[in-house]
Amino acid sequence: MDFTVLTIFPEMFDPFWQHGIIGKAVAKGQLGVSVINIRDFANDKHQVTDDRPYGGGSGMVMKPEPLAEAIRSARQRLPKSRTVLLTPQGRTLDQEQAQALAGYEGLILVCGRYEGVDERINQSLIDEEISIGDYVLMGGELAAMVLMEAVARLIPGVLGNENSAALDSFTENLLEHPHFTRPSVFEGEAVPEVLRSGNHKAIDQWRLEMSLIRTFLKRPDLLKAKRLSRQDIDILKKWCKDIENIIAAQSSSDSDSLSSSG
Ligand code: 4GX
Repeated sequence: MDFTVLTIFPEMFDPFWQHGIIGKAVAKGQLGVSVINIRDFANDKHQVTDDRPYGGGSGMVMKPEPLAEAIRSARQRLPKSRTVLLTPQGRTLDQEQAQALAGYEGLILVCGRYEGVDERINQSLIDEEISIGDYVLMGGELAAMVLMEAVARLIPGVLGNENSAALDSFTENLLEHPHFTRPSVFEGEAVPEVLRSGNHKAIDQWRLEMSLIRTFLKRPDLLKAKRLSRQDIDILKKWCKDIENIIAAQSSSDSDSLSSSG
């Protein structure tokens, strides 16, 4: 995977791809990263990249000529890549889209500042508009970094464990189970006994139950979209049964609570 970022703030990306897993992937040659300063393609002596909007109003608009030249230059180097504009007008990034983006040989990420880019750039040179969420940033740079993190970890070999990204529960519309590390007791709270039992079948079962209950409580929308396995269904049915049993025990021992509700 090759990332090329187009921005007027190229220095913002140095720390991003020098550190952590991204930095390691770059050093190992699994990721190619480069940044193009849009200002280098400005044709006047003051290297201006913005101008006042036609029709008036506040704010500035990114001029089309430097941006067009910068995009063409990036495409020349990576003809098979996809050109993405980070903008609140785009489709909101999700895991499925990150997966699809990871399939390209290269991504050219265009970071707008000010009020945005001249609309004619959008029409002629952008393949896809992507938003990272419904809030307003000051520029596309952080959005591009978010996108690159989501995509980079899906590239084979970037994460240490070859399949840890594929096994992400999010890919399967499930939230992660809780995680614990040492010490076994922290500020009076002990690690669940099952995780220290060494019984891997029981641990897997517990983790799946925790993932399912978390998803049900925190993100029912995900659970609704999930394709449930036989094992998932068995766990959910067991909860239904457990709850029914609790209710049944109540109504037989306490007839008041039944009559007051009816
Ligand atoms: N997810 N912004 C981009 C300037 C801009 C506006 C329109 C191109 C077209 C954002 C987001 C985001 C603020 C980045 C406006 N550039 N980007 N910028 N949310 O809010 O991606």
